Amino acid sequence: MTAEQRLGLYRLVLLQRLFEERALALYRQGRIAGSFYDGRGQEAVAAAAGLALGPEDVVCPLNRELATHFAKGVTVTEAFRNFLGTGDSPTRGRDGNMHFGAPERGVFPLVSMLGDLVPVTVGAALAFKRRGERRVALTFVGEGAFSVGDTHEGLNLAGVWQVPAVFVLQRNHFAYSTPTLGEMVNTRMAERVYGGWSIPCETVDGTDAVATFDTVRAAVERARAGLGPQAVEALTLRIHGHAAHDDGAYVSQELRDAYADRDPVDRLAARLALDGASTTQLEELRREAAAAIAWGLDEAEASPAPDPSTLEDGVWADPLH
Ligand SMILES: Cc1ncc(C[n+]2csc(CCOP(=O)(O)OP(=O)(O)O)c2C)c(N)n1
Repeated sequence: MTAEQRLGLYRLVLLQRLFEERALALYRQGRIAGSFYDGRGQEAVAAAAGLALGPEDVVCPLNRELATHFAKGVTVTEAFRNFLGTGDSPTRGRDGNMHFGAPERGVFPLVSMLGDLVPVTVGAALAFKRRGERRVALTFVGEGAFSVGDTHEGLNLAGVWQVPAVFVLQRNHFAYSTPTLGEMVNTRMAERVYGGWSIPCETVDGTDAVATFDTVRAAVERARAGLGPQAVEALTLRIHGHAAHDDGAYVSQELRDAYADRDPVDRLAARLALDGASTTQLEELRREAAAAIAWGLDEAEASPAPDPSTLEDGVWADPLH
């Protein structure tokens, strides 16, 4: 990875961190309906996986992967529009959450049913293989999603068909409030993916953005080269609760202490300093990211509300007409 690429990675982790801090404040002001699901502690994985893909590749991000959207060209304005439910948002105000994407830029919208993005990703990768295209499809799988059937049916077929798919297994210690050991008896997800489905899987410290990029990029290139499905197990901590309505009181102090000096944004800043970046340069990058967030939010706030007359659009088709 070049120093220039590391700078790009830093911009992405900062964008996710600052976007989510702003969105959490908006949620608390009652401006975001439902809840807000942030990925604090996991930004490195989202950014690294997004950057490891080419423009021709497709990705199915989950709700903690905003930086993946940004890496694939989704703008801060589009993301804020979706959360604020504006009429010109990607979902035209139907969703105030993460169920948005940009299929023309290779970002498939989130399917909320845990595990279902695995077969979707395998389907995209199968299409690439059948058309002889050198493209890769990538998705993410948490511990909760790894414990449902659709995930394993998808992984099995990925192996049988040897499709160019990459699965990033996010081990962030929790599925909602259930700790990993309450979810699975063998917590070594890499071992299970290889032992069960013969999908090679490397484990990486998911708070180290550079190491995660190198590992995911290598997996993407192996898949692109025709070596079949690949996986990466990223070890992280979901620092906040499941979402803004959950204070995460069940995340033990011991676990928080273990991750106290592993903040992905700070770690990457330290790495950039080793590359020669000065404190002033790092502050400038943070100012640029903060300005991009403020500008995007201003644009989204100037967007119109959905037109009430379109309420039933896309909901009901009368089979007799
Ligand atoms: C099939 C299904 N069951 C339950 C839920 C409710 N639910 C949404 S997110 C979640 C926990 C997800 O945990 P994990 O897959 O580990 O991802 P993380 O939230 O840690 O990123 C649950 C239980 C769901 N969306 N789909």
